[in-house]
Amino acid sequence: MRLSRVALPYLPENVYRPQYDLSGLTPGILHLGCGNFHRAHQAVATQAAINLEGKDGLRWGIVGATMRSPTLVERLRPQDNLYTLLTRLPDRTAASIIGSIHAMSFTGDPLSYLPERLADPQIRIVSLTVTASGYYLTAEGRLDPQADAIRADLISEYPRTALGILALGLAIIRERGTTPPVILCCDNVSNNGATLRQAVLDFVSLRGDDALGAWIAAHVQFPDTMVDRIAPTTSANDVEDALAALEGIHDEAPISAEPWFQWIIGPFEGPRPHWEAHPGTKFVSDVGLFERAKLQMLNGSHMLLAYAGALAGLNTIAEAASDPMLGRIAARFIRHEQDAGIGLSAQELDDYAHDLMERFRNPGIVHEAERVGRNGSVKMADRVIRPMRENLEAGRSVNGARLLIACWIRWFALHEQDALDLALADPRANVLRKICAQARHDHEAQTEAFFAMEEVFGPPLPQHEKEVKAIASILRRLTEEQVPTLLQELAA
Ligand code: CS2
Repeated sequence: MRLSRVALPYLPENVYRPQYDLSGLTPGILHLGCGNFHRAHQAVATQAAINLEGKDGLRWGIVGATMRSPTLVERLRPQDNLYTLLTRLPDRTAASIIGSIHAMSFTGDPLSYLPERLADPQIRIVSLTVTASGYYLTAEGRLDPQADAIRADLISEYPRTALGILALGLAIIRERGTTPPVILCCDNVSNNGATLRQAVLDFVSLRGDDALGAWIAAHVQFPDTMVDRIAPTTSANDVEDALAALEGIHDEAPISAEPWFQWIIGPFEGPRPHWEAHPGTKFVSDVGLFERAKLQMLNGSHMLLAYAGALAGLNTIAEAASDPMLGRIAARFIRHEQDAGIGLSAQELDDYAHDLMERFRNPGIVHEAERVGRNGSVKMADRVIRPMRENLEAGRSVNGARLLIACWIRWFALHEQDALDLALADPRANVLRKICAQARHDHEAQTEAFFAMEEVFGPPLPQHEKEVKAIASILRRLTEEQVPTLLQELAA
């Protein structure tokens, strides 16, 4: 039997499930980028809110839009959009059925025209998890008008990017004179609400619609948020574990996630689900502190573990963080570099760093280095270069950042030689590979050419020459020595 509403009464009793009448759910939220992260995070808090609010909560059903492929839509449709969340504790797994998704659609499907969906007056919240690369930003956090997908959407009435959907949907609302929804960015981007707002305004201005821009600036809210839960790609193992937990009821789209859950949301006005019903959700007046701690200490360190780990033959974050050498380097990086500019007490930073290493080592979470290493050129500025720049200015260590950047360049150099055993997904992959090809044996020239990409690294670092030399020297050693030997020396 396949998981669906009809199957719910046959589930084992220990499987947690929605406490409301699923047939009464109506759409109140449009979510752009409905992948595993959303399904393990905001959709779970929305279910908790509906459970708490009872009948009143039924208006918060989610319309989930997938941006890149219709696969998930096709898998969830026969399941009435129900799926299993496998919460991976270090020693056991708990299964819950999530039923807050009311409908699913794929951006590329002209029949489900998303700007029109967005303009439905019932939709009071439009949330987004399209990843940092889905906003097409420069290192300064402004819209990159040269990005192919943006150029296409600027002249299209069938937008495929989140920015295009937002702009066209808001234009319909303005024309009709109805109330716009709140736009809730849930991506790991610095000042995510304000940044998205600016990107939408940039997009609208490039379309030449200044009146719409002025209206959006005056009437549409873009609160900041910080989201945190590690939720890897679904594996065959997850599908098997769900089948066992549901005692033979088959789910083709389960997800797994760690127990940790954090959602910090800045102020906004208007109706919303009572998301605080889910532990770990908090409304605060300023998200900045939480956001910076998370972007640098978690996401930045993830990058180090992914890039250095994969080169040392450690293919998951748990393997990399559990490696005595790399684990030590990462712990030091988190606490003595990536804490730059974060206004928490020493004790709070110690606790946060300790929790992070425990989370990274969770053996139940199979988070592939290849996946975490994706889109490095988009992630570098906020997560690595900003603290690195501040550390250089303050005369603090930048050893971890140097290693991270050298390992990242090495991924492209190996890829260019067809010697990397991983897919390398990055919007700038071709340019970065070419740099490696042109300066094949000159590590300093390679590093210099990477840093010359201001859209990735921003303006030159303080002591730029010295940093280029230091990174080039690690890069050379990565090509000449065994990686574990180098890590052993750096961990000392
Ligand atoms: C990861 C994040 O791939 C990445 O960039 O660092 O997806 C990370 O797992 C989440 O932000 C955790 O909240």
